[in-house]
Amino acid sequence: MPAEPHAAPHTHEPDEVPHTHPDPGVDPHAPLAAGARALRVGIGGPVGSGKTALVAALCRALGDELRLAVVTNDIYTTEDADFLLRNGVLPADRIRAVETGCCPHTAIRDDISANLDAVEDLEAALGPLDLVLVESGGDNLTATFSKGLIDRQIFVVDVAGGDKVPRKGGPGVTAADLLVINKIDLAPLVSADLTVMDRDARARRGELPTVFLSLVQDRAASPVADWIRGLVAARVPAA
Ligand SMILES: Nc1nc2c(ncn2[C@@H]2O[C@H](COP(=O)(O)OP(=O)(O)OP(=O)(O)O)[C@@H](O)[C@H]2O)c(=O)[nH]1
Ligand SMILES: [Mg+2]
Repeated sequence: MPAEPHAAPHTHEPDEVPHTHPDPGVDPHAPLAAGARALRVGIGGPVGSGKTALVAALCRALGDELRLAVVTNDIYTTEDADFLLRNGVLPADRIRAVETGCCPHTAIRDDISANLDAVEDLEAALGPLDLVLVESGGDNLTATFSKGLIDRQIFVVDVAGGDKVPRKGGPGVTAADLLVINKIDLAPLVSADLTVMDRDARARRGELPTVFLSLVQDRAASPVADWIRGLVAARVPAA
């Protein structure tokens, strides 16, 4: 069931429809102010769903048109940052690796200081940026980013987890600003029915967008790159 909009302040009843609470004072649908700092987009999702492959694709697609930098999160390594470097999708000074040393969701939701430092370091070192992508370490369906760290969040699941994943919901699936269902090239191999995933994603997410993707077939992640272009274009001048 999609998160229901709710009035504030309000009280809770035991049998009420579930809903989410945005951070106080944050309107998740408000236009984003431009100029003061880069648009920050978080990319979360289960282990191995294709988050780093998506970051690499977005760097390829947007690197020439936007001033762009990336923060990666791994628990004990700098594996994802190393992958981006090896593949030459961004210069080394545009990539920061955060080693969380703890559950990935803690570093993107509860104690965001290491990630905020990394984002702010990049902006201080590189000058004004248009876009910073923050990749979470792989986690489960409940992982979401703090609105104090990012402006918009993408949640990446893949078909290999089974076509039941959108139906299982969880805040990542229901509330992310964009849901990416990745690895559709593998759907026939794992008997995943994309029409079921589409139907369940719509039921869980209401009007929020979902895209289907294969990063081996679309190396520029076209629908995701277009979604980000739209966000950047829609930013309003800082007050
Ligand atoms: N077949 C197929 N493989 C993919 C696709 N996207 C990513 N992969 C592969 O899936 C594996 C995991 O991709 P990653 O991008 O490392 O996944 P991740 O979500 O960043 O993983 P963690 O950061 O460890 O949680 C890699 O071997 C990718 O090459 C896709 O669309 N199709
Ligand atoms: Mg990764």
